[in-house]
Amino acid sequence: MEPPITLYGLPHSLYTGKVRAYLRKQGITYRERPPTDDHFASHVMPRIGRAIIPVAEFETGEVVQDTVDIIDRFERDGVRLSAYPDGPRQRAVALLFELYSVVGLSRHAMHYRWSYFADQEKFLTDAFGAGSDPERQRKTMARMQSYLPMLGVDAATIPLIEASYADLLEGLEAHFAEYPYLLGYQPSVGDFSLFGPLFAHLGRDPVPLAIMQRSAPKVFRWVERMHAPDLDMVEYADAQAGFLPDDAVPATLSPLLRQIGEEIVPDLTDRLAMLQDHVASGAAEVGQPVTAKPHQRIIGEVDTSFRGASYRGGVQPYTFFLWQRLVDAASGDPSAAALFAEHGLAALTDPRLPIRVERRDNIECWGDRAS
Ligand SMILES: N[C@@H](CCC(=O)N[C@@H](CS)C(=O)NCC(=O)O)C(=O)O
Repeated sequence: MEPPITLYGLPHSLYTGKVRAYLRKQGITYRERPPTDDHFASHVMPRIGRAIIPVAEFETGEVVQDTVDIIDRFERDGVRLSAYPDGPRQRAVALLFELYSVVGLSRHAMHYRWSYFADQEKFLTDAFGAGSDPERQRKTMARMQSYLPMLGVDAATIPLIEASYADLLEGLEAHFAEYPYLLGYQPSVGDFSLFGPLFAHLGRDPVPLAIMQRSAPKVFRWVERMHAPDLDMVEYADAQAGFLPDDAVPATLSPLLRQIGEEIVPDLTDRLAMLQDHVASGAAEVGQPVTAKPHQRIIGEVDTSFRGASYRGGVQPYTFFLWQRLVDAASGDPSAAALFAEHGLAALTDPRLPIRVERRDNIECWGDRAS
């Protein structure tokens, strides 16, 4: 009998990894098919309007794209290990890691994959060749590489990206010496999000994988743990169940929270100013898709910085969709706001987001404006 869920994805795809890890941890039976499947072109793409993975297709024919929507679709039905902690501080921290994994770590993931292409050519061409013909493989690889400037990967930022990866591994290594997951003994949406870049690129492509294995063995073990069908916490003798009690946020996360603040607050502040101008100019029509074509990810560009180095980056409405999830969870809660303020993250809990970004029919649309 066919499993009821088909996951369209690939082994080296960052976002597929996030959903695959979630399905495995929840014990949800699925089969994974590549996007080169005929059914993907004939039935799935017409429903989502663009070539993107992962996509979950259900027995009823329902098709869901986007890692957040796929996870939330399962959460609504009830799962054995909800990825959302009930406590407001833990929930806000989980959503902060979700945001950082996309707006921060895509840069690291793409840099280590493509800037070291010559050192890992055989591995990458093999991965991108899976189920593909040579022309399609070449085009996909070229398209992925073309995203680097927009992400701020250039000669000035590369040493800073590598320093950031070293800091991240050091911070996570110290944390995983104490706990198997970010918030205790159960993975949250923060773990699943972080797993995307730390598995599919940084914990799998030969160059960054070697750095991780040599300098951060406990992070490497967390990557294995996240991909396992069980909780895989054998080395934690005192392991308990669930998220830490009393909405506790472990002190070992403090250096990581500070690092996240230093790296994404300047960037998000500049992108927010661009969004404010975009909305003030009347370009964002409530209820309409955020861009003319679903495959267009950005509404414009902005001069911004990463660890003090300037670059001109693309502004993706999806960033505000994720940021808004954090704001929704944290803004009304003084304890979450205080935690964020202590770590240089105050700008993230109460920003003046001028409009909401919603997802409808698998694409981002402008939602209500701020009153
Ligand atoms: N916001 C989407 C992002 C998915 C995404 O970017 N997927 C990549 C593969 S890891 C992709 O299909 N990219 C195709 C492209 O950009 O052309 C999600 O969370 O599902």
